[in-house]
Amino acid sequence: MSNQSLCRVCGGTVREFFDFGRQPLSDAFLPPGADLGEEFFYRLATGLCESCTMVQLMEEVPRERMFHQEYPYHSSGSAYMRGHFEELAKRLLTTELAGDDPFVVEVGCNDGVMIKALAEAGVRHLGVEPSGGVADLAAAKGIRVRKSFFEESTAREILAADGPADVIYAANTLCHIPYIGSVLSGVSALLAPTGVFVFEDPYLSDIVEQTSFDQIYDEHFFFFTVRSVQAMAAGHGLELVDVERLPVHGGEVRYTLAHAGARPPSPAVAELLAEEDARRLGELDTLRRFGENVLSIRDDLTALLRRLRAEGKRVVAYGATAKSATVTNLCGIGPDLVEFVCDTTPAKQGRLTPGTHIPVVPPEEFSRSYPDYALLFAWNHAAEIMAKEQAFTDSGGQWILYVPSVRTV
Ligand code: DWN
Ligand code: SAH
Ligand code: ZN
Repeated sequence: MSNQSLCRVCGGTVREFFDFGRQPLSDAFLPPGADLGEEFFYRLATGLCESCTMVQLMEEVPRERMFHQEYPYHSSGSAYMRGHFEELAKRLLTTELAGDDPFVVEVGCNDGVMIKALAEAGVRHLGVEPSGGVADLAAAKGIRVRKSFFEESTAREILAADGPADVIYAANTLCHIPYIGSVLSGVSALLAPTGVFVFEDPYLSDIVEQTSFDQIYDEHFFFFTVRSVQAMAAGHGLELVDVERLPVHGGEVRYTLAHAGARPPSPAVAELLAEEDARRLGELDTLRRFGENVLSIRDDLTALLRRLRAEGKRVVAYGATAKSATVTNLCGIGPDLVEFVCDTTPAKQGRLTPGTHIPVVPPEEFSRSYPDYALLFAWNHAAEIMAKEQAFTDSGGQWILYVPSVRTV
């Protein structure tokens, strides 16, 4: 165990600022009869590169352990997210993809939630998705999918077969890829001279501001900022030309890269950079304070759940998110504190949550007999879920939230 590692972006020294300890794979829900002793664990810890300021995990989990045939996350599970991606698709159709015979590549298209609208509009497209099960769901929607990990070799093969891409897009995927140098070399090769690489991922500034520590788990390797993305782009002849803050998944930024010098950067880039500097996001002290806040939330949440338990209240959880693996395993939340987690994803139902083994059940279990409290693991979908579950609150039930602080509503 070392509290230093080499930056996956620039080769500089990464200094650790928080250790979450031993953690299971966040999306490895255990099937009935699984040997609980066989569960895979790794050390989850975060560090800051003292050269390029990229925040990253100290240890990498082999990609095949996370992204495979059984990968259970279905992007289309949220109506709000479907709307978010449809809106982007519409925008791309009238801007970057409005030319003659455009070609778009989506990296990590999952079940096709975004690229579906482009395919339906007749745009030449390719989704690249290594997780076989969700790739099949996309293909069933008429999307052209390649089942592989996007990296330099993949990009060169796509270029040879389909020609340059006008748009390369990735949502909640680029931050999942430790071998980022290979990906950016691939993007640089595949992108047309006037093309754009657009990607959106959780924003470090929002994570620090709200102490949304559950954004940190095996799949999320990088935590981007304008400054660190600029450094990452520059190493590959690319340039950050636009940024846009997004309200989804608890706060994200949509970054637009182009070939260096191809487009003038928008003023939004310098504005957000100045904001990051004012918040001292690239400094270890700021991130160590974040770590202290994480421990306060852990203590507050476990104290609340133990008190409710002692008072004989019924507590369940809502949304078997990947994020919640960090919460349950850091706080030691198992079936003794939370009866079950309900979730709409068939591939998660009937299984146990990774590490602390809470049963995952369909939402019907929740409404069958409302509990006193529901711990909202899918807090990023709070508006959608609370509206859908109005009857729970009407029955006197209360939600437990822990971002940005522990409270009941
Ligand atoms: O980055 C990632 C994001 C995009 O998706 C991946 N690494 C993995 C995954 O993370 P997550 O599992 O934390 O994502 P969500 O979108 O917060 O997951 C929501 C979960 O809640 C899903 O399992 C579906 C479920 N859900 C539900 O049961 N009822 C969601 C909604 C909206 C609902 O109404
Ligand atoms: N774009 C979707 C999916 C996010 S989940 C959304 O925003 O909801 C992350 C996805 O990235 C998974 O489907 C995973 O299989 C995929 N992925 C991981 N590594 C990848 C790589 N190297 N190339 C392409 N996709 C990858
Ligand atoms: Zn670095």
